[in-house]
Amino acid sequence: MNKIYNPIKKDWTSLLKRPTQTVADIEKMVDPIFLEVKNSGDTAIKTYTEKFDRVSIENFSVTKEEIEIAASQVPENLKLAIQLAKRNIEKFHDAQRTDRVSVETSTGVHCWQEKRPIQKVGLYIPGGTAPLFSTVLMLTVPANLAGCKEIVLCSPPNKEGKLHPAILYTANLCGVTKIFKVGGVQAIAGMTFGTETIPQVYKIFGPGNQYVTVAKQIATKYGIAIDMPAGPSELLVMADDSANAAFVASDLLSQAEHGADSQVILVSTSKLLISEVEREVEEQIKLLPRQEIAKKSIANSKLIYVEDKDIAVELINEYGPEHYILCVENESFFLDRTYNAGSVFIGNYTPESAGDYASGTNHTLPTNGYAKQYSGVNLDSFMKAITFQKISKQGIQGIGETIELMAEAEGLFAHKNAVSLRLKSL
Ligand code: HSO
Ligand code: ZN
Repeated sequence: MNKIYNPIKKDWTSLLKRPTQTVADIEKMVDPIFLEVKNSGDTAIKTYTEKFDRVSIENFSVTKEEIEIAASQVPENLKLAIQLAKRNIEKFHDAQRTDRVSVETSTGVHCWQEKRPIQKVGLYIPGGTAPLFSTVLMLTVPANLAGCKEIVLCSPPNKEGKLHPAILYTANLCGVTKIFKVGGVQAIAGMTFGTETIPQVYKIFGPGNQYVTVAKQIATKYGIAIDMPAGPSELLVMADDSANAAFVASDLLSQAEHGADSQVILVSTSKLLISEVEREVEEQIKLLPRQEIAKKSIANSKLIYVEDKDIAVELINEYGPEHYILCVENESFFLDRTYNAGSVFIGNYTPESAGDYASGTNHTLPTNGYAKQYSGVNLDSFMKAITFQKISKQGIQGIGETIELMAEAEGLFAHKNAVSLRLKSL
C-alpha cells in the first residue's frame, strides 16, 4: 500500500488519478461490431458470442425450462436472502416517487409536470469472475416500480452456454420480460439496434468491463440513453481515531476483491490508524479466496494522511468517490461538506457491503469522478418528466402581449401570429 503524508495540493490530481483507460483503442474494436450487429442482427450476435465467449449458442433467448431448472438450483436460504434484499430495495426506491407538480403561473395559465416510465429498457449484467445477481435486483426493482413496459436483460453465457442460476432466478423473480444469453459489445449493440430476437430499447443500464463501457458510450451516438459512463469500482474511506482499523481494512478489501483495477483509498487524520489499517489489510488478505485479485488492487491503493479535517474534505470532494465510508467523531462536519460522492456509508457499523446487497440503496453508482455530475441509479433513472399546460381564454389574454413582444424581438413572426390570431378571436 502506498503511504502519502500531507500531499501538497498541486500533486492531488496525479495522486488521485484513476487507472488509465485507452478508450481510443477500444473504440476501434467496438465500432465494427456495432455495424455488423446493425447489418446482420442475430447472425452477428452468434458469431461474436462464439468469438468472445467461446461458446456456440443456437437459441440465446432464455426459456421457461431454463428458468425452472435455475430456480431449483438456488439454495433456499439464498432465495430468502434475495427476497429480503428485494423488499428493502423496493421500499427505498418506492419512497423516491415524487408528486405531480402543478402550478397556475399566471391567471388561467396551468402548468404541470408528471413522471412517466421509459417504455423499453435494457439491463446489462456482466459475466466475469463473480455472478452479480445483486445487480439484477438493483436494476430490475426500480425499472418495475417505475412501470417500464419492456425490461430486457442481457448477460454473457459461460462456456456451457448458461447463465448463473442466481442471475436467472433473480431476473425471473423481478419480472424481467426477456432474458438473453448475450454479453459484451454485441449485447449492447443488439439492444441499440434491435435484432430478429433482441428488442431495441430506449435506455441501457448496468456495469460492464471496459469494452461494454465504451459500447454504451457508442450506443449514445445512435440516440440510446445510458445510465452513466461506468468504470472500475472505487472506495474512499475517511477515518479518524474513532474508527475500528479492522473494520476499515475489511471495507477496503471488499472493494479491492472486485478487480485488479479497483481503487481503494484511505484518508485519515491519524497516523496511528493508518498503520493499524495497513497491518490489518496484510492479515485479512491472506484469508481471502480472491486474494490474487485483491493484492493487485491493494498494491495500487493509497493511504493518505492529512493534517486537518478541512484539507480532508477538499481532497475527498476533489476525488468524488463512487463509495464513501465515513468513520469519524464529527460526522456532520464531513456530511455537511460532501458534494461529490456516489453513495455515503456512515459510522463503524455501515459496511459498503450493506449497500452492495441489502440495505435498500442502489449500488449502480458513478465512478471515475463522475460523482461530480452524475447521480447513481434511482427511480427517476427509469422515468422521464413530461410537462403539460392548459391555458384558458383569460390566460392567453393575460400573457399574450408578452409572447407577441418577445417573438417579434426574436424576429419570429409566425410565433407572434399564433398568439395574435387567438387574441383577435376573443
Ligand atoms: N460494489 C459493486 C457492486 C457489487 N458488490 C455487487 C458486490 N456485488 C459496485 O458498486
Ligand atoms: Zn461490491
